[in-house]
Amino acid sequence: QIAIGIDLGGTQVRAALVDEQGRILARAAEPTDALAGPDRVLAQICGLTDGLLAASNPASVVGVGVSAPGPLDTVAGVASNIPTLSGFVDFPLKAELQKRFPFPVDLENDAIAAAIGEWQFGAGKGLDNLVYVTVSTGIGGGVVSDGRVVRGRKGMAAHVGHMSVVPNGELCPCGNRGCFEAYGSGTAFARRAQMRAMESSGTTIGGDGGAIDSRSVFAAARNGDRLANQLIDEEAEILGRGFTSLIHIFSPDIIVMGGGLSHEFDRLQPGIQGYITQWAMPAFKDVRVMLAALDQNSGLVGAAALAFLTGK
Ligand code: BMX
Ligand code: ZN
Repeated sequence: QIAIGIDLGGTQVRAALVDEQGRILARAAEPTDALAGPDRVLAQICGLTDGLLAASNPASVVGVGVSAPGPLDTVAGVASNIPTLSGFVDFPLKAELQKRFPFPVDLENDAIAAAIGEWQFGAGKGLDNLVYVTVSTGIGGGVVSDGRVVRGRKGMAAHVGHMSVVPNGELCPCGNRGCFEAYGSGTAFARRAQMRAMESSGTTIGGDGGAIDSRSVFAAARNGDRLANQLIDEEAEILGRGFTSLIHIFSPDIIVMGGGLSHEFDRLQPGIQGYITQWAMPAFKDVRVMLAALDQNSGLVGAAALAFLTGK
């Protein structure tokens, strides 16, 4: 048996045939026609899937799992407003997908799908409790608790980026101030680096005249730049603080970190873990933060895993 996983993103649509061990048997991707509207994007999904099925002609398909950018009401199956895809406003995404497939269709918020992927086939395999956190443009999350996916009302649980961490703090894309995401995301990290590099004289960050993004800060740090290393230590502390709250709330076996900033996991991990060890309550100090094992495929494989879970 195989499942079809679809990862619908603002920049890429990806499709894969995945087996019951979580192995990707075949895959296809193309840039999302993000401005063209839902009909065109759904046609892209079908085109990629048809191509894969025609090429491999699998014996039996349990279903199609679709990971889509949130916030998405997956209980109603409706996208109320996807900021990165035009025309997905009050759009009945699940029903429209189901019309186009002869297999059962399942829909999941992208960060929850990624959590499912890491739980079934990645860093959290075999565990009953994990919190997945993606740290990239924003901060998203997914929770598995007591062996079940936590979805909540509208299937939108685990929007962990919007825990309030600073009263009247930095403005967050959600409209509030002081959210975890407004301090800990890759976007926030790069913005802080830009500001501090401007104020500081001795730094090599952005010294080549190039844009200051997360990657350039980590590169400068590797070359011994003091400000860059300080900024990274601060970022690790911010993430450690947020993760420690999540540890206290959910009592997970592990925290799994994914997203763009997880590509620098080795540099960030000691600071994050150090914060947890220092500030988590005694019974929680041994909770490890681990790197997402499926990297950019957590959501893609997670979407397929969703189809297997539903098919059972
Ligand atoms: C935001 C929110 C979450 C998402 C998270 C990470 C929107 C559009 N998104 O908190 O649903 O999971 O960002 O998003 O409100 P990413 O693009 O950084 O992966
Ligand atoms: Zn917010």
